[in-house]
Amino acid sequence: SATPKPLPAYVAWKDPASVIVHSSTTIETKRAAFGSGVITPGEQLYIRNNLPAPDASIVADRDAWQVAIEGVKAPRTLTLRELKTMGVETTAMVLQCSGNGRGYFPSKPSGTPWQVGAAGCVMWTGVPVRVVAEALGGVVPGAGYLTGTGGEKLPEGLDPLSIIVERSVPAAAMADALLAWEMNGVPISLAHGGPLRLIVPGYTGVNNIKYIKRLAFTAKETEAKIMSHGYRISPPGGKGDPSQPSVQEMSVKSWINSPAPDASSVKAGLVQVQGVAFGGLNGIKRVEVSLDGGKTWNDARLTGPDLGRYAWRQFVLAAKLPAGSHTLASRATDTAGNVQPEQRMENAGGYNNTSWADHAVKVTVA
Ligand code: MSS
Repeated sequence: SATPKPLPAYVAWKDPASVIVHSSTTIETKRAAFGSGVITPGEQLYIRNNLPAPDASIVADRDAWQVAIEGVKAPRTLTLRELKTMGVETTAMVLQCSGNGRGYFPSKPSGTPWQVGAAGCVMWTGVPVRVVAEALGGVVPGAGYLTGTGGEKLPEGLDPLSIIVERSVPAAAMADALLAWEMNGVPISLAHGGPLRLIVPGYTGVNNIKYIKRLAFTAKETEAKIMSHGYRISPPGGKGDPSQPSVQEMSVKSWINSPAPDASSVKAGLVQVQGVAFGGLNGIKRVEVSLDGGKTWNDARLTGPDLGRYAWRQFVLAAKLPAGSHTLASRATDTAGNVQPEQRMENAGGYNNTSWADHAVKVTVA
């Protein structure tokens, strides 16, 4: 097999044994590296950058970072130091790239062929967006969207709208959104969006803007290309356009992490089949596990702490596996009764793959 690519400098602190380096801006957690703890350590968490990360100088004096708040009655620019005086909340949330699971699309859409590891469950600490909006006199009437702008330096000579990382979510998402400065209890690394990141729980990765420099309540969605044409659910073979649905709320999904598909030795006998399940905006009600490729299903047990509806739940099924090959699958149901589907929804970008069949694990038991 090919020599693994080395970790780029800005993520040199990650655990090389836990990740697959697809490119300098796309790094995936190995399925076998997800342990049985509910929170994904930063050293293992995936990376997806649409633009190269800014210079490390932006985290030299974190409290001096500035974010412009617009679309409120009294708009102003706030420093991180000021934000920290306004309020604080901690939320556990599944951060998942819209393209997680793209690697299972037979159509091989362009983009990183992620399997399960463009996701993690992470703790974010920051000030609730709604508290900031209230402190600045409240949201102006008619603002249907919450628009966040990334703080990357844009290459010169290009139309900024063609390259800037700027996304809009429905303004209602501000109910649980944070302007966050800590991840898993430490200041957010540059790679994951420090000094300040917009966190929109339940929404796909791209909506969680790193190094946020502007947060605006707007009447319309941003016209940035990453919003208008990128990350759209386009028909297979088609191109993205603003009339198509954008990747926003996540939906119910689960997968098995152990035994992993590449597990070298699973011994016949008792096996603890373990994985994770989450419902996007909803909590998890139930997880079923199949040991026969989806013909029959058994209720798995939810284990570990329940960190709220935006976090994932761990599950386990104790199973007796005889020698031979087995296809193990998991299927989650959220608290609203939505059941994880068997089939992916075909689309040109390879987004939002929640298919339980695609995520099934083939294991050989000796
Ligand atoms: N932000 C910014 N500023 N920039 C960029 O590039 N990216 C996205 C988000 N945010 C970006 C941002 C994406 S796309 C994702 S996934 C995420 O982020 C990731 O994260 P981490 O931390 O993991 O790296 Mo897909 O849907």
